[in-house]
Amino acid sequence: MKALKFFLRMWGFIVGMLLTFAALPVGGECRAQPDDIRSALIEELGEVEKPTYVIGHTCPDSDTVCSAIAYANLKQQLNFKCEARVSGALNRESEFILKYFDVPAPPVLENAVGCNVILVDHNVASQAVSGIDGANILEIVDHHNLFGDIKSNSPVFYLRMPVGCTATIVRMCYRNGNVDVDKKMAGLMFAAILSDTDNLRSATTTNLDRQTADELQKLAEIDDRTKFFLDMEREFTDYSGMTEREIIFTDFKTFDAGGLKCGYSTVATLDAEARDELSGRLAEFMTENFSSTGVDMFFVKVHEIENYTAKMLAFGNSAREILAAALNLDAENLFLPVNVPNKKIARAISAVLETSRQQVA
Ligand SMILES: [Mn+2]
Repeated sequence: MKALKFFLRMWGFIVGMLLTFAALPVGGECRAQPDDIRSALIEELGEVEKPTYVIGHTCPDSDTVCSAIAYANLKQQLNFKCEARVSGALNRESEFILKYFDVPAPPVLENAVGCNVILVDHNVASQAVSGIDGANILEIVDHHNLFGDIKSNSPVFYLRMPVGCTATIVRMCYRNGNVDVDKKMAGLMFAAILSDTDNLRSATTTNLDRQTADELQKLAEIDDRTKFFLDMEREFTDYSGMTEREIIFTDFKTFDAGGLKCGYSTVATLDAEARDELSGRLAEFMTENFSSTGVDMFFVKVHEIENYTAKMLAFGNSAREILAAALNLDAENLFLPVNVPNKKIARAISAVLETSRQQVA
């Protein structure tokens, strides 16, 4: 009897594994067919005529913007009524990329209530366009950790891969859909990969990102990858004419930990001198304005692109000590390599905050 149970369990396990592998990408190709699923869903919703908006997260970065445009372009070529949208103003890097490849900026979608949407580059409600609770989510294409607080009314096509950039996944979708990538779309996806992976140096960069970037670089006819990256970053790190508040909220996210709301901002500078100058400015601003940010703790990572190091700033009660404990750093000297991923930092902070809450309780 025991042997039979064991046999049945093993058999179930083997079948499960086979099914899993059948659904996994094989040689860079994914066998899932989102369009078959999606068309049925749209028909079911009776909304064939209504456009579907492909949209990324708030405080849009270049991956969010370029992936939305490229994915909408792919869907259009597959005869779906899709349009790219953004959920806020573009940063200077994204503006540079769109201008460079001569692609117009997508309109801003203020509220998604009643809209058909495909979400790219995020999977949490706090980073989604307002009104997401009242939207018809048709697909999610993303490369982030699963937090899973976005709810949908019907089953969605959810494509999520542990790669450095959503654009890498979007490029794969072109291949699966048998659609050629033109020079402009190649340029946007190439730039997005460089942006999200810091020129293929971040800890999140995978071989698939590298291969995809190489291939897209050729299609986009870019000769020198690093030169293009630095040109792009020069724009990104040009904060002239921006207030400290605008700078600090350009790339800003929140997370909850230990019953506290934490803010996390990433600011890029070109070299060490620029990093020190800007972090001085931001520290001064935050010391005066912390109470108006609406969070319990505020962390800022000011990184510099040349030597690839970052200086952390922390504001709020004991925030500095908590950050130092989380990252095993000296509280007076909060430097670390840039390629420590932001999510790893956020996780480490959360762990320290959870532990201290448990100790209090
Ligand atoms: Mn991304």
